[in-house]
Amino acid sequence: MATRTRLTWLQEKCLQNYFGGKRFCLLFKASECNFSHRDLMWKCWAQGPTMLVLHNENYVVGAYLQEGFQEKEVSITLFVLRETEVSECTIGPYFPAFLFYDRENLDCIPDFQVVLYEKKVNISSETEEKLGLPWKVTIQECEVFRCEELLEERKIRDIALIQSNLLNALKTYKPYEDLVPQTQVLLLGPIGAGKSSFVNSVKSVFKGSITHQALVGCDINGISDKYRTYSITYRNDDSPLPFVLCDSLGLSQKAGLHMEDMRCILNGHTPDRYQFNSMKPITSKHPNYIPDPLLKDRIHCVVFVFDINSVDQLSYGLVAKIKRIRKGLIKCGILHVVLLTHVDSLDLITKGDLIDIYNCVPVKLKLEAVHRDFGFALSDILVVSNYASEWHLDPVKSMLILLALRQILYTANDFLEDLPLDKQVSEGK
Ligand SMILES: Nc1nc2c(ncn2[C@@H]2O[C@H](COP(=O)(O)OP(=O)(O)OP(=O)(O)O)[C@@H](O)[C@H]2O)c(=O)[nH]1
Ligand SMILES: [Mg+2]
Repeated sequence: MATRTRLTWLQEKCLQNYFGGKRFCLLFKASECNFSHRDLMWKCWAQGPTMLVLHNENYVVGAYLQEGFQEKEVSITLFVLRETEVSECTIGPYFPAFLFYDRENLDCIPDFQVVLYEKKVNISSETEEKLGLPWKVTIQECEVFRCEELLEERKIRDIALIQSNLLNALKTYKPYEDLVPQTQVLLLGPIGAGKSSFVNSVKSVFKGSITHQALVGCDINGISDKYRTYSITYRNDDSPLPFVLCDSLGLSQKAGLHMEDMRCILNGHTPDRYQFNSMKPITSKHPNYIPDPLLKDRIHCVVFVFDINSVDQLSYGLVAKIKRIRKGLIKCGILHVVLLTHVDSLDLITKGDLIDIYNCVPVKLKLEAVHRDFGFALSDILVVSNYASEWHLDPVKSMLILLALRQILYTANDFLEDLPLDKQVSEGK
């Protein structure tokens, strides 16, 4: 059986974040090697960046070696992790092997000596003060980890392949039975949720470079004030792909997108570039109002966009409004999914977590909260990190964006497939 660390998930996460988003690979566990200092050196010598972790009942104390155990004097970062707080101090330069006191090797570091066979650490008064530790710490376990970059080259190559397969699949996507030339996807959600940024993100991934066509930003009253429908093209192709992302005014408890405006968008009455007025929804008298919309003008899938950080803190009124909208959609048979953005800024999430984001504990908790609070099915909740401040594409971010888009387009096709045959024929083309 593979050896497991004694660090809890939270402790590991805190240390990963603290030491620059590294991944820890367990090299040595003292309890499995009779607390032998020799075994430790044999297993952990010259492994690159290395972290020594000593477990006490109430906290974790350790040393981070940027250059690992080697025959060279280096600076050593000593640290203590109490719950989620890390305190540190730097000592040295010293030979890292001298962190251990051994009967055969009396050379050791004055500030911090691990006496492995006695399961204790002796600490100088100066270090004691800096780390807030007693001068003698008893330990229950000692572990050593190699600290690896989160994404090795091989993984990046695999992701690039997945990404290019997804791009190819989406390039050849077709609306169900060609019922419409382009699938229309409406992005709905609170102000600042990341709707326009998702449009930009999808556009960027297909274009192959970052683009900021949709206006994004922060304003309590919302940035997007027009109804915009965005076609997407692949690289420099002229012909648009067969789907359109429709960006709207943000939802808010009192102002924001008017319910009548939303009904008109869903039914295809609202023209591109329509200027919203939260107090006065569109009427049939508007010069560009689409009076007799066809199936192609209607919305085929709604995406509820939320900021993952604040989705469980929305006001009671806004939650109630969103639930009402969802009920209305269910009544009309319009399928919908949820897109959680800003996952990159969720507490305890590091860049390296994005690759397996759906399995991260804080993300799982948020998915369950959205499922519980709004009633959305767990399998309909997607997670992305939009391109917000980057200048370059990132293969993992792009992969998540494409995975979400694929799910959205599958859902739109489910809607088209589920339409009664008479509607497919009469409204289709
Ligand atoms: N870190 C991070 N920032 C994001 C993400 N998505 C959006 N943002 C930022 O969040 C802010 C709001 O994003 P917008 O895309 O304008 O949000 P919106 O839903 O269109 O907002 P309104 O049009 O005002 O309703 C901007 O500063 C974006 O750069 C994300 O996934 N991660
Ligand atoms: Mg917007």
